[in-house]
Amino acid sequence: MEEPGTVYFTGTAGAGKSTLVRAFAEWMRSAGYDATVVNLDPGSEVEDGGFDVDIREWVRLADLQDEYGLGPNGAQVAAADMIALKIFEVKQAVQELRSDYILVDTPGQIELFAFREASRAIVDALSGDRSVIAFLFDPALARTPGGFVSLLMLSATLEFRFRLPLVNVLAKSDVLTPEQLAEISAWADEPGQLYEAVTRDAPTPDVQLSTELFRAIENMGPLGGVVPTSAKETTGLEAFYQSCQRVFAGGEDLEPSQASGPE
Ligand SMILES: Nc1nc2c(ncn2[C@@H]2O[C@H](COP(=O)(O)OP(=O)(O)OP(=O)(O)O)[C@@H](O)[C@H]2O)c(=O)[nH]1
Ligand SMILES: [Mg+2]
Repeated sequence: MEEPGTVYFTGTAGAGKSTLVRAFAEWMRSAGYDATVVNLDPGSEVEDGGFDVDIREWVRLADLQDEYGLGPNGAQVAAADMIALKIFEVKQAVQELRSDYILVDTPGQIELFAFREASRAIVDALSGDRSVIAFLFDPALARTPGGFVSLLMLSATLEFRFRLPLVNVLAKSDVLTPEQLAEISAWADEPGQLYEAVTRDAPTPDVQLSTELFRAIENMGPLGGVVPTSAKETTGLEAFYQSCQRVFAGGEDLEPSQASGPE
């Protein structure tokens, strides 16, 4: 059996990770692929998230707060370390399901996920050779040039920390007008357009910082675009799947879709 493809859904708090994981899993199943959905968010309050493997079976944020008298942030830090200790149990539970794809929902506190050593241990334990990080751009931030550049920095940080290939995804694209969507796509596809947008406003310290950040990002290499998706309207899911496939195949030919699902 070929090694499963693992997709980590990351992004700022409320970017739409959990909703997209769920919509994508449903799309995959309707397209004839089997997927295991893993919840790695110990603070998730979703009762029925449709998770096949759920970290809350081992580590629950609320329990840590009660047991050790921790505040929400202290509990998150403790939870991240405790998850790392349980990760082989999680891995075993995932492997028993023998799916072709593993979709991993990550905690909302991205700084914890991105910067704790424990997260790296977690990702290393769960990832095979076919792994990709999906970084979700929240339209609330992505629609201004400065916000877009900040998200690119965060995305690059994740790529750098985890040393995994990364696909940028524009989540909740249904909340954007077609003009906004076209503008954001152009920023991702053409560095020149982004530069023009960043420097369009009067050179306040804000704009100067965005310009410097833009230069740093530009030097890192091509952005590779953003894939617009909407979990609400179930659009862009096939395109996202194809992007992941491209990564798994090392940029070579795409695996043909086995059946056509809703796009
Ligand atoms: N319009 C629209 N709203 C969405 C979409 N996806 C998610 N949302 C809304 O965005 C909010 C956050 O969604 P979640 O999926 O919980 O986001 P998250 O990134 O998992 O959030 P945390 O885990 O709390 O960081 C919810 O109110 C969702 O209903 C979408 O495709 N379109
Ligand atoms: Mg969530």
